[in-house]
Amino acid sequence: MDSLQLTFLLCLTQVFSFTKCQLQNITSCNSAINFTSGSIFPVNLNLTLASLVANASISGFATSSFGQDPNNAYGLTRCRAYVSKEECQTCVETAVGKMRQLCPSQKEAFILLENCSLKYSNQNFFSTADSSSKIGYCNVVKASQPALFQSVLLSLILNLSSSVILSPSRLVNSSAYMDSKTIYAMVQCTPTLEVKGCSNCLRDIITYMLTGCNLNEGSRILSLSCDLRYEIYLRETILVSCKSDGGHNHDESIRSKESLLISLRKLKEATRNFSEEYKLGKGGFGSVYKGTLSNGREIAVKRLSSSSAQGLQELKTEVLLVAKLLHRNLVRLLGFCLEEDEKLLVYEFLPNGSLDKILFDQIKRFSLEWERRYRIIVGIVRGLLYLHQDSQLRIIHRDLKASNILLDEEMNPKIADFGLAKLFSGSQTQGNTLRVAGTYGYMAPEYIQHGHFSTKSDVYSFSILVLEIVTGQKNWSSNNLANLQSHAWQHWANGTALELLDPTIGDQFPRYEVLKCIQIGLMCVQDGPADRPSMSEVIMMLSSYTISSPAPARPAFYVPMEKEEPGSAKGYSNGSSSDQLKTSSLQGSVNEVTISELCPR
Ligand SMILES: *[C@@H]1O[C@H](CO)[C@@H](O)[C@H](O)[C@H]1NC(C)=O
Ligand SMILES: *[C@@H]1O[C@H](CO)[C@@H](O)[C@H](O)[C@H]1NC(C)=O
Ligand SMILES: *[C@@H]1O[C@H](CO)[C@@H](O)[C@H](O)[C@H]1NC(C)=O
Ligand SMILES: *[C@@H]1O[C@H](CO)[C@@H](O)[C@H](O)[C@H]1NC(C)=O
Ligand SMILES: *[C@@H]1O[C@H](CO)[C@@H](O)[C@H](O)[C@H]1NC(C)=O
Ligand SMILES: *[C@@H]1O[C@H](CO)[C@@H](O)[C@H](O)[C@H]1NC(C)=O
Ligand SMILES: *[C@@H]1O[C@H](CO)[C@@H](O)[C@H](O)[C@H]1NC(C)=O
Ligand SMILES: *[C@@H]1O[C@H](CO)[C@@H](O)[C@H](O)[C@H]1NC(C)=O
Ligand SMILES: *[C@@H]1O[C@H](CO)[C@@H](O)[C@H](O)[C@H]1NC(C)=O
Ligand SMILES: *[C@@H]1O[C@H](CO)[C@@H](O)[C@H](O)[C@H]1NC(C)=O
Ligand SMILES: CC(=O)N[C@H]1CO[C@H](CO)[C@@H](O)[C@@H]1O
Repeated sequence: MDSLQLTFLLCLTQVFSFTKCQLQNITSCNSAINFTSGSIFPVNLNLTLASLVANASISGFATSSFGQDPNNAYGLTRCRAYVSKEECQTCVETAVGKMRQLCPSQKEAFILLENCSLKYSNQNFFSTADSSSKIGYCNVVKASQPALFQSVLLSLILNLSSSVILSPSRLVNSSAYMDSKTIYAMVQCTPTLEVKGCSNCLRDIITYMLTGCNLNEGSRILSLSCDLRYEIYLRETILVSCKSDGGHNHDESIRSKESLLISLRKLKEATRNFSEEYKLGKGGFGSVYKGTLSNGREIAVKRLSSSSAQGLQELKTEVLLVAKLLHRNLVRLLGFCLEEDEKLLVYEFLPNGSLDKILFDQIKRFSLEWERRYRIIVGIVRGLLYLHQDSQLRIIHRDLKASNILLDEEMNPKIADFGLAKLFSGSQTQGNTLRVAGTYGYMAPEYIQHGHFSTKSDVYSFSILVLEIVTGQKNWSSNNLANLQSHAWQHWANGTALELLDPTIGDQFPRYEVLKCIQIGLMCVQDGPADRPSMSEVIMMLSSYTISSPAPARPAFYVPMEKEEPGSAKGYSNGSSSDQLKTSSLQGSVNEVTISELCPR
């Protein structure tokens, strides 16, 4: 689950102009002190680097020195405290390789990578603190109660800073509890630093964090001599000790499979014999009932129609697999029951119902201000990313739509109904089906026409959903003229994309966020599955504070509007040169946005 959280990175450069959405490495070669080939220094340097590679993963930290002044080579490497032994080893090897390539003739150089840093010099620098270069990665999700969050976080980090300077290992971690969430944090200094160096380094990176991402639900600030990290994870430890291997997956032993079995008697009690008044709704697979277990826990019980073709054993296997999926943006499966002729799935109950009931309601939609909509979009992205690539299983939802997004009491989105979606094993990413099941309007062209489904057909459905959330309009009701994506594309193409925004949102919103969402919506709706970004690319786009330059091509199912709407022909016919259009739609309105490259695929 670590990797999931780590993909929510926002890359900051030194001055917090958010210019790239790729992870950046920092390399520096001191060109003032070169060595000449044939001299003794490079020989000493090679020995030093080899020793660092050999020793780094033992404790995540190593120093080494070979030779005599003035040709002595000093080297130091340190892996981030939360990085495993294997990752540490890989990272140090990468670092050495990059240094050889980038600084081939310098006596002094350093590199900061995501998982480790490395420095060498002809001077002994082991006890000198250096935080002049930093990399910051922020989780894109903003804390929901910024003021409280900031004060708890700051107190936690400052406490850690005062204990780390006293700790011989120069590594401490701790957590603080805030509003039903736990903030985990760690700070680390290079073990060879004195108290003063460590504390100066920390002061510097804490200041950096405060300027950049202290209101985000997680961040890592990395420098040569010290790092800090905090996260809000449910069961996450932010420290992987280099000495212990693995230890993950103890979830399975804790939640024994049998505990998922819930008796029919209990479920009948909970739902009053599946009475009509407890019925929440009816879906493609059967009806859903609200229930209350004897311990007071509220549940939602899905009663699969008995005609469901799936065999019992098959269903059981699938349920056991799905029960392993734990993510805060997925509706949690609590258990199941296969008794008599019943096939019942038991989920957590979510009081705020499904997104469509709010988004398309004339009154309730007003409660969805932009910030909330944005949080919902980000949550859906996280959930989908988990299904597509971060869980051990590869799952294609196949029926993503507003009514399958449920909202908890804090309006956090949770994807529902993935339980019966197609499971894939290993690296298989595509499938074929004779029975096209899904919801018209959300289905990708290749799925409707050929029954091909893949993570990219989910991406297509996701984009329709994003456009619906931004515009507050249903695809199928969109002013009767054309489908939603065509309408959106025309606005994008003539530089009036912001007019698409649901008018009930008012005018309090960061323009670049809205534009980014519309752009993502349009990129994901493109005809060719390969042209659509993957969910991890979507995350990158969301986490960057820039609008990237490649423009989306026309969407699938494009319906031109010339005839229906007199004013639109002008805008659309010249619209295809979309480079200038974006710049023009941004100019004056979003001056904090810089234009940069799209994340590489
Ligand atoms: C050191 O080498 C770099 C090229 O690798 C060169 O640009 C630089 O001028 C050199 N510095 C000195 C002091 O010779
Ligand atoms: C140092 O190691 C690199 C890579 O193994 C090699 O290419 C280079 O020739 C070595 N330099 C010296 C002076 O031994
Ligand atoms: C580190 O490597 C050097 C040389 O490769 C070796 O002499 C030394 O014992 C190693 N240190 C540890 C802690 O293993
Ligand atoms: C850093 O380590 C994490 C696991 O801790 C891994 O997922 C990630 O790919 C590594 N980063 C790089 C650039 O190798
Ligand atoms: C920081 O330390 C003080 C004094 O030990 C303690 O009262 C406070 O609760 C700590 N704050 C956090 C967030 O742990
Ligand atoms: C992390 O904190 C826990 C609780 O304070 C402590 O037991 C553990 O040793 C710490 N781990 C490291 C690596 O400092
Ligand atoms: C459910 O049905 C059983 C018999 O099938 C009956 O004994 C019981 O009272 C019913 N419970 C409720 C709450 O209606
Ligand atoms: C969501 O649920 C909470 C708690 O049940 C409630 O206070 C809030 O009004 C609900 N929001 C909407 C939009 O229904
Ligand atoms: C842009 O296109 C939309 C949709 O076709 C149209 O309603 C609008 O009037 C156009 N605006 C301009 C300035 O051309
Ligand atoms: C549209 O493009 C045509 C030629 O491609 C040009 O003559 C016309 O002036 C353009 N219209 C606008 C409004 O830019
Ligand atoms: C009413 C309407 O415009 N429905 C459209 C919804 O989107 C699909 C394609 O995604 C179109 O085929 C429908 O015409």
